[in-house]
Amino acid sequence: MKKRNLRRALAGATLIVLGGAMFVNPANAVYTCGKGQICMFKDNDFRNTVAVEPAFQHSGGELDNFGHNHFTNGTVVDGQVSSVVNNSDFCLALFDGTNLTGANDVVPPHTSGNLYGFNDKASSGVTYPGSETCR
Ligand SMILES: [Ca+2]
Repeated sequence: MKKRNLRRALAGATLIVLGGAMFVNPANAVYTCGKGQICMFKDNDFRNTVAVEPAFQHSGGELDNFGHNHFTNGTVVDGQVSSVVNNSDFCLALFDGTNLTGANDVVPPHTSGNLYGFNDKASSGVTYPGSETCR
């Protein structure tokens, strides 16, 4: 996506920062999310299977349709993400529609947790620069 579109998408979005609500001990994770990685898990508490999408390992990375992405066990990512580890320096915005449309939830850099209120909703996403407030 071009930068102009990204700005428009983010400007039109009501970003809900999960912040303090999302601290869950990742010790029981099925996959240890690496330094700088963004890891999306199919179940709460970093369980079941994981997707580490290359597009999300840098800022400005966009995935327009999680229907084209798969967890490591082959399951389609769309509508399945329940918890996220964001070890990157970037904000991750997840949208419940494709092409960064619809309601969204934001996972700030260096946070992790369950997507309370956004469980099994994410259909697209984008990374972008930001502090812990992701504004
Ligand atoms: Ca799930």
